[in-house]
Amino acid sequence: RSAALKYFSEAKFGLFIHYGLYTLLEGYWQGKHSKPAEWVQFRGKISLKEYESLSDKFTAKKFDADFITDMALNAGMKYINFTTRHHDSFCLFDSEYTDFKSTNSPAKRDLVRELSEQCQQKGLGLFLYYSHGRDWRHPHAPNNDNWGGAARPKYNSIEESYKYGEEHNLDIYLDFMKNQITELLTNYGPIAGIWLDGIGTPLSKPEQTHLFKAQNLYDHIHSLQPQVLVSYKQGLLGTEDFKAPERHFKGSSEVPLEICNTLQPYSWGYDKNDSAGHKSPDEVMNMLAHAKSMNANLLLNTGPLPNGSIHKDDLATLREVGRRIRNIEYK
Ligand code: FUL
Repeated sequence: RSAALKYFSEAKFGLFIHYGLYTLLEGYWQGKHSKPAEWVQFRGKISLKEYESLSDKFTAKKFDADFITDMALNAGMKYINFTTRHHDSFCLFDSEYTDFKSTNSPAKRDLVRELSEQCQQKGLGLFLYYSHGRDWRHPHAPNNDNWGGAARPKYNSIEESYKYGEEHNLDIYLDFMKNQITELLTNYGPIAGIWLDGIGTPLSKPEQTHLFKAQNLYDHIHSLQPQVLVSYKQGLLGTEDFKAPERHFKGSSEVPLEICNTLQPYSWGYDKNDSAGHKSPDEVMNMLAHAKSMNANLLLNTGPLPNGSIHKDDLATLREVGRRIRNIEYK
C-alpha cells in the first residue's frame, strides 16, 4: 500500500460527490429546511415509507459520468470520491443485499459502475464513500436506545421496522456492510480507497467502539484489494491509512490528511437554500493553499441537482480553478 499512499499524497486534489435520494428533496421537507440537506430524513423525521417512495422518482436522467470525470480532470483533480450509500442506506450500485438501490428505481442504473468505468479509462482514482455506523433504515444498525440519541431520526412513535430491544443484533448489520463492501471491491475493478463515515460524535461511545469490529473489516478490504486505502473520517482505531477531517484542520497528524469541504454554502447533498452563494474560485484557491500548508489533500464536494447534473456555479468555479492551477504549473 505504500505506493498507493505515495500516489494519494501526491494527488492533492479530488472531487467529492454527494448524490442520492435526499437530493430529490433539495434540503426541504414540509417547508422546513434541513441543515445539512442530505440529513433531511433525520431532521424532517420522514417515515421510512415516505422516504422509500422517493425512489420511485429517482431517474438520474442527467447524471453523466463521462462529463463529471472530464470536469474533474479539467479542474486539476486526480481522483473522485462517490457516495455509494449514505446514511439513508439508498445504494447507488447494484447489491444482492438490498432492494433499496438505484438499479431498482426508474433510473435502473448502477452509477458506481458508470463512474468506475470512466475513472479507469481516464486514469482517475476512485474512492467509495460508504456510511458505516450510521444507517437510518437497516433494522440492526445502531439505534437511539443503545447508541445515544442521534443514531436514528427521532420519530414520535417508533418505526415498526426498527427492531429495538432484544432482537437488535449489531453483528447482522456488520455482516450486511461487509457483504456490500465485498461487492464494491469485486464488481468495479481496482478501487483507490474506501472512505468510511459513521460513528462520529455523538454516536461514538469509545468503550463500545470494539463492537464494530472495524479492524476485521479493514483486513477484509485488504484481502480483496491490497492497495485500497481505508479512511474513517477523523479516525476510529488509528490503523486507518489517512484521516479526513471536515472543513478545517488545526494541529498536526501522524497519518496523511485529506481535508474535505463543499462548494455549497454548507450542505454536501444538493441544497436549494444556497443564497449565501457557492464557493468562488478565490475561495477554492484558498482552500487549496490551506490544505497545502497542512500537507493535506483537498477533497472538494459538489452536490448534483436532482436530475444528476452539476450546478452551474460549481461547473464555472471548477473550470476557473483548473485554469489557475495550470497557469501556476506552467510558470
Ligand atoms: C458527515 C456526514 O454526516 C455528512 O452528511 C457528509 O457526508 C460529510 C462529508 O460527512 O459525517
